[in-house]
Amino acid sequence: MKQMATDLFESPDFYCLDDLLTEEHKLIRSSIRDFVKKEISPSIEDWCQNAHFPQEIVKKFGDVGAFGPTIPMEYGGGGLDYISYGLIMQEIERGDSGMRSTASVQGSLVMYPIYKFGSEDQKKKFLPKLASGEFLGCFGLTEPDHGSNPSGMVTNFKDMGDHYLLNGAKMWISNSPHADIAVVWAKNEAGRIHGLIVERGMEGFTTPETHGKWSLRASCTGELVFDNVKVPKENLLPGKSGLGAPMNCLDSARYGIAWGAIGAAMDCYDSAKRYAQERIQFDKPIGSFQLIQKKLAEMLTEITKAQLINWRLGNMMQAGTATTAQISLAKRNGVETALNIAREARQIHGGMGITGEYPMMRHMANLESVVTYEGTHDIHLLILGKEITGIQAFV
Ligand code: TGC
Ligand code: FAD
Repeated sequence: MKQMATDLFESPDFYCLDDLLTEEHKLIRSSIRDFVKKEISPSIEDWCQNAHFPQEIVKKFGDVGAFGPTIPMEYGGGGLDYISYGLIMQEIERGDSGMRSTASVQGSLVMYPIYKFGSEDQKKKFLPKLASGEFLGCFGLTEPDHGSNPSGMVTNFKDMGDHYLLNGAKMWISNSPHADIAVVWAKNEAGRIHGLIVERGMEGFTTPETHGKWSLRASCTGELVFDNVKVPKENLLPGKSGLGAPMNCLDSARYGIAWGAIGAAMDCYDSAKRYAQERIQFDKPIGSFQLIQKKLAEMLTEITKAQLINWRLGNMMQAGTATTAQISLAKRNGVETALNIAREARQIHGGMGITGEYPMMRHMANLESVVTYEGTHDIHLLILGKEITGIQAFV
């Protein structure tokens, strides 16, 4: 029987998925893992306890290549494949979901639409600065009265001849209080959805911060308010209009979340496994009790299943064959798996599990946002229901 090649303690890889990765994939994963250990893990608890967004992380993410991994190198991106992108999200979220949010919004929701639907001038002007972390971006789709139903949005723009006039408001926008630019989805006078690049400093554009979150406390969240903002015509994304344009970007971001959430699950599993071996009760390590072993065995099983889904989906993303429903299944499964594992791991730590000495409560609270944004758990279920039955159950 073959010996397990990988160290289960630090990186559960029970079905030897590493055998399916290239040397480049492994190198990328270990460089991001080292980065997270050095730049995020030592401070993340303080940042979260103090609801502090470490703005300096933006430049550091740029330097390590966390922004826009799949964007071609000519625009400053990494020119990497979708498995690399998934591994990067997994390792960042192993550190913290809020940090992964910063990176995935920048890459999948700001750089991706500019790359996919932007003009050559827009790509040259914005992508290299976003890739390097000189600029931070955000993505405005959700509105106060339109979350799961973005097609009902009321944010709108009028053609004024030499510019567009933008009015409305977006809510729950990751990165907004510190963003240099926002990719904003708004309706024209004909009611058609378009993407516009709104730049900080444009008159009438403000980004109030949302305070009092119990989740993603190291990520900054806010509103986008547009009060007669004059947007130059060259800032309209010319390549695609309609709801399909922002939804395309969400397909890419949701894929990253499927991997990221399993990173958080791995961190909880690693901590629970260590604690079970060290904590003595009734004169024995608690890991010797059957109920603790059951929890650990189930965690490992669920992580392994999710890893297999993510790996397979990554290959379909790379081939361009992955469907929205396949992505929904992976996002939904990944986040549910991670949430359940965070709760079980917390229980294994007993009372110690509620403190900031261990990561489970932070991951658990973060994952309550992850299970809600980029389509709620139930919306993804309905996307799958529609795929199975052919019947739309949203309305
Ligand atoms: P429906 O009738 O199903 O579709 C309307 C049009 O959109 C097209 N479409 C897609 N196109 C490409 N990719 C997708 N994934 C698409 N999903 C839908 C569809 O083909 C159709 O096109 P057309 O040309 O025929 O008009 O739409 P509906 O109005 O019934 O709504 C359903 C839908 C899809 C919007 C809903 O299921 C949904 O997904 N709601 C969730 C909204 C959401 O995910 N918001 C995310 C906001 S961004 C965010 O949360 C970032 S957090 C980031 C972080 O911090 O990490
Ligand atoms: P609602 O749509 O009001 O849903 C409330 C409940 O009703 C949910 O349980 C939902 O599943 C259920 N529901 C709704 N419709 C149906 C239906 N048809 N059938 C059955 N159940 C239904 N948005 C952005 O655009 N950009 C961002 O960067 C961004 N970042 C975010 C960061 C954080 C921390 C959070 C919490 C959210 C962020 N969002 C962002 C918004 C996020 O995408 C929305 O919160 C999400 O899409 C849900 O919308 P909602 O909050 O309005 O909930």
